[in-house]
Amino acid sequence: MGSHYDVVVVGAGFAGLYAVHKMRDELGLDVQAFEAAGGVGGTWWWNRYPGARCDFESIHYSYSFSEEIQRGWEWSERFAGQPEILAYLEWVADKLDVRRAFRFNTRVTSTNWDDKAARWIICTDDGATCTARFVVSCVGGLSVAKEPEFPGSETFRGELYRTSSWPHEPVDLTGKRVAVIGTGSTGIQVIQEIANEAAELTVFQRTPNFAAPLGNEPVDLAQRRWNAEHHAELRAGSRQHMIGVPYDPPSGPALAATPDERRRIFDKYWDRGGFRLLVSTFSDVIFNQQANETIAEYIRERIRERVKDPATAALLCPTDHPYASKRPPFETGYYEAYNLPHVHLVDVRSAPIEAITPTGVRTSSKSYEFDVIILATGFDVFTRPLLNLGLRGRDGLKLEDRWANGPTSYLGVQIAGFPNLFVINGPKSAVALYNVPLATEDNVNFVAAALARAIADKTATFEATYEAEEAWGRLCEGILNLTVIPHSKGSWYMGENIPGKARAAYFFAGGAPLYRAICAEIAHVGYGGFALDRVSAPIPPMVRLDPAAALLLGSMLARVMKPLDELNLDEVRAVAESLRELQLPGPAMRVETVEAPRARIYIPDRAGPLPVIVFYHGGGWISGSLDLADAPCRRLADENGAIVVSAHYRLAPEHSFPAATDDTFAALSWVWKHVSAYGGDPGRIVVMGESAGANLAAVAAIRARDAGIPLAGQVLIYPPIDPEASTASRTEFADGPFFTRAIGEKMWGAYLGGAELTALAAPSRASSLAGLAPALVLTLELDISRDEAEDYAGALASAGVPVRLHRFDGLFHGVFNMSAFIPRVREMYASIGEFVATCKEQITEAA
Ligand code: NA7
Repeated sequence: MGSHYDVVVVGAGFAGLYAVHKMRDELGLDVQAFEAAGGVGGTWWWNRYPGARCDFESIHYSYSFSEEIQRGWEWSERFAGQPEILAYLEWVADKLDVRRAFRFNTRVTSTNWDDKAARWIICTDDGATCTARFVVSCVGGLSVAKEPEFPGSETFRGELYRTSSWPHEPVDLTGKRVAVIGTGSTGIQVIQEIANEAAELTVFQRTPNFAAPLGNEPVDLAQRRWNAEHHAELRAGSRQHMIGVPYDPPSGPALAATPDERRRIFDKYWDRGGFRLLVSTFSDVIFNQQANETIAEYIRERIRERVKDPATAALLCPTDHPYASKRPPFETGYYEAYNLPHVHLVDVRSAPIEAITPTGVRTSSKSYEFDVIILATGFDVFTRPLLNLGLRGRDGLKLEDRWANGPTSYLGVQIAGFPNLFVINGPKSAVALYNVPLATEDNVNFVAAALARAIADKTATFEATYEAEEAWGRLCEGILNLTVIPHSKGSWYMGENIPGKARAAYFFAGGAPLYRAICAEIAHVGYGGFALDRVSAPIPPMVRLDPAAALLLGSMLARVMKPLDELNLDEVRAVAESLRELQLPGPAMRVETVEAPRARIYIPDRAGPLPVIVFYHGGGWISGSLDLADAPCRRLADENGAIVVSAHYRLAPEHSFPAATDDTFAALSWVWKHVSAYGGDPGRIVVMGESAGANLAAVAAIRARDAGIPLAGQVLIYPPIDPEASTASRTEFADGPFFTRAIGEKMWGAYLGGAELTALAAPSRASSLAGLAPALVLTLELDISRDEAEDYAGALASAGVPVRLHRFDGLFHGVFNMSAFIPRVREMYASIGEFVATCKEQITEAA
């Protein structure tokens, strides 16, 4: 059977080199690595075509894990070319002394799981076989070229090259008639590079692309030294950024900016390369088609300015897909190349390529003759490189069969049914939109920690569960569906560039900070969603997030917000107020202010007398305000045709218990007596609150019953009920998402101020709940207060109170104030609307 190893690593690109170093030198494991190429470099070994270079700045597109490596290498250009990147990887390989772990020119042909022995059997194309406890695939996502769809390439009598397996010897194109097929990132790089060399250059374009200037330039010696010395500053914050590069944050939504402001911002980031045009301009271009069109038209204008022939310019302007729905390419003089008399553009959308002939290319309308044909037609991304490993998992399960309907994975790191196989940057990982070297390091670090854990615990099998994969798949797809990416046509992002390939979410589009936070949480809770020796750990909350809630959380993480429980009082108050920016604006209406008790009265333009909602804002009794409640109260008034009284109450710790409950009850009493003067019906009052405000509403409902104030209903939006409740949700969501147990305890502590806990703070402690107003209790799946609120709903029902309980999956505490970003908040309003309508009916019937 050959040798046995702890780990077999496949691939010698950015991922493979680091993985070998990590597993061998840091974990002390016995590692054998294979690489099909003749040397290290991965993508950068194979893709030697003219003009190949990176389009994230090299100071970012490089390893960060070693101080010595970062200091030791100076990049000569902002965006290094392929030879320099390859030289860098060779230099790193030597520094880490990892070459000796590799067998080069050796392709893995089959990888079979041996369930009895709990190990992998790996066969290679040199006829050898070995076994390994773990396989770590570092085969890359874009490493297998798309099979050409054109018949006849073997008949071509000239030279035919594929960009992804370019010869090692220089290719001389001078004086030749050259064809390039494909205008993706690769085609664009080749075309601009060889335009001046070829005698005639004909570009076959099916879909025009939104290419923006790369802004490449040499880096002078002094700057190189500075870069090498100041890598810590340069790297600081990279991983905190959505795409893993410390670019400027965007300037808010494009749709909120004037055309002049938009132009100014687009101009600023137009020619600076990287993904700045996407990530540093406006926050909505990737999410909103209309916003996207503003940037798309800007780019089309720039193209039209640069290409002299209007018909050619029109062909080069993309109109059939949103900007960045396909991977945006970068260029240097690409569009000007079409101004050269010997460069021709052929539209193969209208007349598709039918065949490669002995003399050139035939389309449905014409034949062309060439000396050289260059295929830059892309890659069979993410899935093909893994399928080519000939993987069979448990019970002989073939990966082809597992992925018949598209790829599945957990984090992009493991595939259910394939124990002890770890994938670096696999399908549904974050790598497609995350600076590759950093994404790679994160994945390798995660895997190394998992291996270390398995080894320490003598765990024979480590595998993703099918349930975790499903949850992860839902999150990936849900997030992608919030972006414009699914509106692309033929993009490798969706697997659509390969005929017959399943259209699916091939990557996680939630950004680096969220991906990292999720991975950290999974590891922290003991590998939630994985089964160790077939014992599975529950799927962690963050994987169960609603996609919009996940994205919002990701953008909060990207803003380097301190965890809530580390904030001081002023900071908590500032955060609470900042939630206003996350709310949909409320409709305009008449608003009256009263001073004693302090309140705002929202009066919709409807014929009265109207039902009344008395609303108490959230904020943990220590923060929040009538301003925070303004937009929700407008919406509640509008949607329910109700007078909404938003009641102020004094905040702790300056005014601790019972100030808030006294104020809120006083407000309710006042409303009962005076609301008719505003068009409200005192017989149809619903008391309502969010979070701490919901606690106050619940208590107010009890006090109202005791004082003989009739209420039509009480709406408790994720209420904290009792600080001493010992519930599963309080444990499970102790670390969030977003709202933590620690901040909850701080808030209760400030509110109570040392007072004894009575029913006036913890309504479940009331001696009786009988006779209370009908209740609607809204709870959130991923919330510490979920269970105490649901228990309270149960207790109300047991006491004979009509209760509706509505739990919202995937949402976290506080979302009611995040309506602009979490569309499903509208379901909460709908639930309230239905309830308030029933309250009205009941009262009407009673009357
Ligand atoms: P891409 O971006 O997938 O581009 C491939 C190009 O080849 C694209 O313009 C395709 O047109 C074109 N193509 C593919 N098949 C055909 C046929 N049958 N006829 C005509 N044209 C065809 O691959 P790249 O190598 O440029 O870039 C890959 C990644 O490498 C890039 O995203 C970076 O991450 C680095 P289509 O758009 O399908 O009409």
